[in-house]
Amino acid sequence: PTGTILGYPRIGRRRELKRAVEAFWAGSIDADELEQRSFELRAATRERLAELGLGRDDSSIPESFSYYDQVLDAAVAVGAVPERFRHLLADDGSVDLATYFTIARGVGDDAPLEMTKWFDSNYHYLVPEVGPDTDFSLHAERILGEFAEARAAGFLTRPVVVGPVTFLLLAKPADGAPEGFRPIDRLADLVPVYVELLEELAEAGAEWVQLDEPALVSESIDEPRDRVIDAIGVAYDALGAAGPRPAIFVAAPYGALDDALPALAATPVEAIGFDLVRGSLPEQLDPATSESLAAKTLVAGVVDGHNIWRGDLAAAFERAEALRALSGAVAVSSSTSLLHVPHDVDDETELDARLVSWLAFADQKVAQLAVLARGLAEGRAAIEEELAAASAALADRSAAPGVRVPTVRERLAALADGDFSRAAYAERVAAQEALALPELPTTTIGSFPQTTDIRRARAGLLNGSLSDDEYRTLMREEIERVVRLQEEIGLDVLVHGEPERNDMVQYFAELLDGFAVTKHGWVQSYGSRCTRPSILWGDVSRPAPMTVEWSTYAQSLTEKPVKGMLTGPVTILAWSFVRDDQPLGDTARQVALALRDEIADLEGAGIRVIQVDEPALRELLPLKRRDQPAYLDWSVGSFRLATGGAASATQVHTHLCYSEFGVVIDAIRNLDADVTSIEAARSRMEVVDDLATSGFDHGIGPGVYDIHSPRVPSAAEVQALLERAVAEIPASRLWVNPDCGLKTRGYAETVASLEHILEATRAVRARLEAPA
Ligand code: THG
Ligand code: ZN
Repeated sequence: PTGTILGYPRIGRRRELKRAVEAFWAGSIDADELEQRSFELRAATRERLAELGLGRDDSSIPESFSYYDQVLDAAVAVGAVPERFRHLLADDGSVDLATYFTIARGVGDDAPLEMTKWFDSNYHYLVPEVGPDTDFSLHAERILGEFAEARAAGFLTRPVVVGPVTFLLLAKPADGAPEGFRPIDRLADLVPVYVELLEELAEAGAEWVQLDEPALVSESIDEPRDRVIDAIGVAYDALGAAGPRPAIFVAAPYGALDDALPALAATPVEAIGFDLVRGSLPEQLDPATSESLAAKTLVAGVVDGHNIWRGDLAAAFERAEALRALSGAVAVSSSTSLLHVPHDVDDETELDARLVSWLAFADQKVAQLAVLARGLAEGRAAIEEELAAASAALADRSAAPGVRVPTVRERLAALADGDFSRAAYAERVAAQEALALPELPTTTIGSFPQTTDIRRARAGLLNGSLSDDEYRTLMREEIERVVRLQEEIGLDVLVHGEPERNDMVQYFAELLDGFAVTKHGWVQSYGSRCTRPSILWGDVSRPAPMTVEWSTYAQSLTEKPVKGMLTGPVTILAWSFVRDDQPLGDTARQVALALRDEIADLEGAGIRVIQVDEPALRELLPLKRRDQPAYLDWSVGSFRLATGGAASATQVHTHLCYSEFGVVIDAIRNLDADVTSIEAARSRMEVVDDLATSGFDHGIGPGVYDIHSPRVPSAAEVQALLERAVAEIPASRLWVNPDCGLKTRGYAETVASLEHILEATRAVRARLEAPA
């Protein structure tokens, strides 16, 4: 194949898979019906990809479907099912659909596999559990079945499986594994299962198999680099030696292979995929590597799989052509799976036509790859027209109104160091005493449960069945209910509950200039859950206040301080599709200035506590260590720019969640927020130790209630967590709050949990005040 993609969105252009899977969970369709619907989705995908120009019978079309997650699929295929779920397996050890979803989602006290971020994308995978006794065995029914189903429909496709090295590097030690055990220790036991898989695929007629090895490019993998590099040789020499087998295509998306390249090149794999959007091949290759690469197919990942821009097609073509100096066999592909982009820009009938002409969603990217492949086969002249059209769109984009707005640029150019700093912390603490908060102040993260009434009201405003005034009245009633409830429970710093927000990024994107929002641009985030990232295409500015009306209304109802709630610049970027024509840091500073103005307006309207959420701070951290300092510099800087104008008496909060914080702990300190709330309940407050030892000396609210679970913690449980925190952090700096927003919880468990939090707080306060 000379043109391919590493993977295609699986959720369906109208989220058909999400609907089917959720219907199965709800019991409204059975497993056969779910199988049937997913079969139809896969069949339609193959037809679509062929129509867009990928070969039907040359292994160009990847089999990249998954019911939930490709890492879970690999775990199931190699028999790595945790002990707690083994009683659910069939006699032959296979996993039926219900069991598959149980492993993904948990049941009763049996926790699901942990979920975490997939490299530097917005996708989340399930973390396999591997111990010394994990009994690897092949269960390839689904992989073989999908390949056979394609053949029956007249396609010769390419099965895609997470490779053995990445599988083990992403795994965590199973419960009960001895101290020091590393899943990668089991490589020699796992590889034979992959060998068997290759042999079965060959027997089924597969000519190529794609093994995804993104872990090879990441320096965030918690394993010494030389062990990672050794593992490549161990795995791929053995797989290469397998008896009849398909040709092996090792894909290394998300960055440059760097020092892993010589090791991979030295193995007998037939093709290597390079992410040439995020990385490049070294200028100089050692002679052995050059010689090895000359005998392989080099797959040039030149079409960006993370982003939705049409991009510079001519430059992509040149990048691919340059590889011809290394090997006679060059193909083109997306840089990563297209999982990260929506299906089809043609579905966006309401987007501005000029903006649309600059965009490429998954289907447009496939078509671009078909063009590039034709260029490789027939010469550049054959595709000159398409290259010129893409270049013209790019030129149009750079000259279009709104892309560069002089007033925004002048303001950025005039920034001085002082704009990034507030007064000294001690001075702020003194000024904030006017808030008159008790010791161990209690608060929530911001959102309250989103009831069906709230969703219905928002939908009503959108479809015109509710007038603006009617909608506002409903939102005000909801805000009043939430404020009264918090007063009854006895919280100290209140929130308005965010009923007016669908999504904490999209809400702001809809109100800021420089953004567009899509109708059908869904992207899988994890399992059946999707987000619809906004498109940040131009210079960002704020035509009018965005949150002031809601926050001041809430404040008018109570004597207690109400927190203003904003989403920070890094998170707004992380959860949007961001323009690629200037450094992210420049774009982040534009967003920061808009937020800075919002903060000034909130202060002017009497709001004394303002939270700027940055849950994605850890998420955009580059995979390569060499890129991390620059990232931390602009990300922290943009937060400081957003908050740097706040008066000393204004208490600035931030909230972080979703991740391990160890690597960014200095960055968290450098945000210089007065109070930082952080996810901690699930890790039993481990983050508190990290913070205490890092010298963090501002206010801190480690979450005491895991909002991801419907479980209501008892007051005693919360008290135990609080006591742990008090032991490490002076009570004068400690805040009490849940782990995260309450949006996805129901009211019953929310109220009960908050009451228990208050009960526990009162008990700890009483103990602290009691004479020793
Ligand atoms: N907002 C945005 N991006 C995000 C998150 C977010 N990326 C990372 C993280 N949070 C991902 N987590 C989730 C959590 C819930 C959902 C999606 C991603 C979710 N989605 C609904 C669904 O698929 O049914 C759709 C929501 C909607 O209708 O808008 O529940 O918080 N931007
Ligand atoms: Zn959170």
